[in-house]
Formats: sequence, structure tokens, C-alpha cells
Amino acid sequence: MVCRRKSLYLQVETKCLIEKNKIDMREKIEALMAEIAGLKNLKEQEIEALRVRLLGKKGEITALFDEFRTVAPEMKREFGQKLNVLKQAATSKIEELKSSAESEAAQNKPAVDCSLPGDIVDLGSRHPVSIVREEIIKIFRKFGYDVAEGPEIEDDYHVFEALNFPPEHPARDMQDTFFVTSGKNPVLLRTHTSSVQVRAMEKLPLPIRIVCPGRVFRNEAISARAHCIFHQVEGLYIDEGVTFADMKQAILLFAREMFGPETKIRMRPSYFPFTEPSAEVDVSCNICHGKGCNVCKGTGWLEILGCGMVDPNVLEASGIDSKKYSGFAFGMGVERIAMLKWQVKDLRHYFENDLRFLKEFETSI
Ligand code: 2NM
Repeated sequence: MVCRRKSLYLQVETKCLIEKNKIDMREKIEALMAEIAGLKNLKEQEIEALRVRLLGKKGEITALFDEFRTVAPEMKREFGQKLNVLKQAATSKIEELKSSAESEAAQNKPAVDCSLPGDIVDLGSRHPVSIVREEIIKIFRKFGYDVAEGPEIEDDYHVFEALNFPPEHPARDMQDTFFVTSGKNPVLLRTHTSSVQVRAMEKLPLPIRIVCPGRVFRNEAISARAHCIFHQVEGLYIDEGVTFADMKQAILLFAREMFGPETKIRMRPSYFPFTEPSAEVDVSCNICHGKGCNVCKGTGWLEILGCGMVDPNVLEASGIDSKKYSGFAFGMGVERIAMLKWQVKDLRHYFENDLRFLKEFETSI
């Protein structure tokens, strides 16, 4: 009997406790929900304090979750949901308050902080090949030449056929030229910029006085002295009565502008399919002034370009009357001139873009 009464008492007492708990929790949850809804414009420290107060280890919401364990099973569903909604409301409110505090702080900051040290801008420098190409072009512009450019991907006609290359010429071999397509008029990567000059002769009115700078491609093993891609500047002058002496004078003036007023030139007979007669031109070594050194290999001379009188076949192929007009042409490798100018021993430096090499030319602009 005693036992039953005691258990009844216990039951009643527990029920009262549960009822009280229920009321307490509900009130707390509602009070917190109301408080959270009303929060706005808090500073960053206040937001952090709020987070600790509500969601920290000993926070009020955390405590409610602890208390939730004592809630009677039939009440768990209701209070579980309520608590989750409360926690969610608190979390998203804190996020919202944080982001508006951040944007507020950003707005109040001055746009430019004049007290900050300036950024050091690492200026680039011109590539030595560009420097020399521009220098060559500048000299010829002064002589009255225009600049003409054309496609790097060309056809056999403009690279070989119109330039008097016989069908069996070795340059037309796969071994020497990069072909894109085969066929009657194969597409290929130009091996010289003379193809641009053919296009100029086809369409420009006479007289023609142009220089053609550009990249050219040859199927060659890469070494210190050769590369499969390099840069050329070729020149062409066509008019009535142009002679070999005009060519010699133009090249002498160019060499003096490029390598200094004391520079001498010499011509050696040579052969090119597109010119007749043809010559190779050397300049006096600007290191030893002709005495002989390791740059000129003791000869006192450095080879700089090839040239010649445009073959009448070449003029006729592009519709120019070779009885009325004559002309000269020349071509030089830009990397080669740059090597002579700066005594660079290995052509590969020009293609590797090693900053330690490129920075050497910063002051050469
Ligand atoms: C060279 C050497 C000699 C040359 C010839 C022509 C053209 F289109 F007129 F026939 N252009 N370039 C030429 C002549 C190029 O390079 C070493």
C-alpha cells in the first residue's frame, strides 16, 4: 500500500515536473525566438558574444538541447522540432548579422589607403629578337621602304614555284619543309618571307620598295646555330634601271647604320634560285675591327645577309615586265644579327624565354 502510494506520489511529482519543464522550455524557446527576430545592426564583437551566449558550449540553446533529454517521450516530437527551428533561426540570424556588419565595415573604410606602401610593378622588357627586328625596319623605313607582311601558312606556289625553285629542289623535300597538306599545290609553313614579296609583286603598283619581317619555319635539327623557327627580314626594290651597284650601296648604308659608321662590307658570289647574280655579304667584325678574334673566328669578317638581282623569271611569274623593270632583293636572319650584336653564342637562348637571359636586354630598349 505504502509502496503504491509512494509510486503514485512519484508519478504525480514527475508529471508536475514534466509540466513545469514543458512550460519553462516553451517560454524560453519563445522568448529566444522573439529576441532573435528583433536583433539587428550589431557590431562584430557583439555578434560573437551573442553566438557564445546562444550556441556556445555553455550557451542557452545548447543548454536547452541538454534539457531536451529529460523531456517525456510523448513531448519529444514537439520540442525537438521547436528546438531545431530555434537553433536554425539563431544560426542564420548570426550569419545575416555578420555579413551586414562586414559590408558596413567595408563601406566605412576609405577607398584608398594612402599609408600603404606602393606595389612594385615588375616591368617586362622587349625580346632581343624584337629589338633587332625593329631596328632593321627603322633603318629601311628611313631609306623609304614600306613594311609588308603575309601569311605564315602558305602554298607551294608562293614559297617555291613563283620564286624559280626547280621541281626537284631539295627545299621542296619533306626533309627541309613542314608540309600541312600534299597535292598539286601543297600547303606548307613558309621557309622564307620571299612569299610575301611574291604577293607584293602580284598586287602592288611599281615601283616596289618593301621590307618583309616575319617568322619562318625549316625542318632542321635544333642546335646552337640552327632552329626550326626563326625570324627573317627580307627586302625588295623593283623599278626601272635598278642595278647591282644600287644594291651594294643600299646594303652598305644599312650595315653602317646597324653596326656603326666605320663598318666595311664585302660581297662573295653565291647562289639562290630567285636571284641572278647572287651574293653573300660580310661586314667587318665590330669586335676586333678586322684584326681577327674569336667572334669572327680570326677572319675579321661576319656574314650578315644574302642578296641578289631578282631573276627575270621571278618578275615575269608575278606579271612584271622584266625587259622594263629590274630589282634587287636581300634576306637576313634576325637571330643571327642579334647574336652578332650581343655576342650570344647559342641561338637556343632566343627561344627558351629564360628570364635571366631576357633581363640582360632590359636596358637595350
Ligand atoms: C635572300 C637572298 C637573296 C629574296 C629574293 C626575293 C624575291 F622575292 F624578290 F625573289 N625575296 N628575297 C632573297 C634574295 C632572299 O635571303 C637570304
